[in-house]
Amino acid sequence: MATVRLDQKRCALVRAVPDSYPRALAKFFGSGPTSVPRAQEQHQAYRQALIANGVEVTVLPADHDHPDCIFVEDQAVVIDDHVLLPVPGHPSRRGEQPPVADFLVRQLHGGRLCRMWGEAKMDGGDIVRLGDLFFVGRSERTNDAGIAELKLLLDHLNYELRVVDVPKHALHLTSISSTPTDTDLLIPEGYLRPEDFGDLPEGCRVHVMPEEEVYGCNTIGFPNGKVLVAEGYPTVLATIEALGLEPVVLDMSEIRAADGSLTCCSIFYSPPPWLLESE
Ligand code: CIR
Repeated sequence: MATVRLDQKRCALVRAVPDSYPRALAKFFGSGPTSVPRAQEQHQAYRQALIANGVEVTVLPADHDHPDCIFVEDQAVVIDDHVLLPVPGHPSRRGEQPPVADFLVRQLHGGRLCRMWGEAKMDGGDIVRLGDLFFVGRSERTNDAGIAELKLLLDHLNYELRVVDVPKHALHLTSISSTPTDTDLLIPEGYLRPEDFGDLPEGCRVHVMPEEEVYGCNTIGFPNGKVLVAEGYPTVLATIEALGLEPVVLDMSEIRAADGSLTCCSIFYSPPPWLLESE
């Protein structure tokens, strides 16, 4: 669920699939996308699933000069009414950020904007929120300077941040974990251990999935009890059902081919309360 609680999933920003998508970076789950039309179909189904679960979706136009532009999660970190603009960890992805940032600043009317500086590097995909507790992955894309700058913001907002080392055979913390609810964390064997996350607040549970279902550990939960899950991960599916939640299964094959997961394709945010009251 990245950086918002369930109740903050009112709106989402997504970005259309560019013609250049077959040139997207791919080194972990996939060996590169092969079909733009199939990726567009899967992305369309993803957008529909967000809408069907009560989310107001805005689609930014594709940026054909940036093959990875659909993975908006990496470009901005929304925490309550604050937007943190990281310096994306891969140089080829830095030019994706300006339209994402402009959009969010306009949507969050008067929210606070902060930018990373200096040596800091971070992809939004390295942040996982479990209720009001935050985890950040130290990874190929996120360095200690980036983590220190995220911590400054979270200290200011009074949230705790814990650092989790992302193993070398994974891209981001969200590539291998997620919080389908504000109290449940899914992680895969062979990548992460429950103790990597420390003592969790009362009522929170860690669910360890088999190593071969690592990709399935990335899910998106909604306040209505539905959870988006990728097709092909039976233990993840059974775990979601056992929690009394209702899985909504999506074919993510062309997204996975570029190392992308469900959460990577959206940035959730909630408009300020005064705007909602006037609805
Ligand atoms: C990349 O390597 O940057 C993209 N091909 C995939 C980004 C996936 N984003 C994410 O996990 N948050």
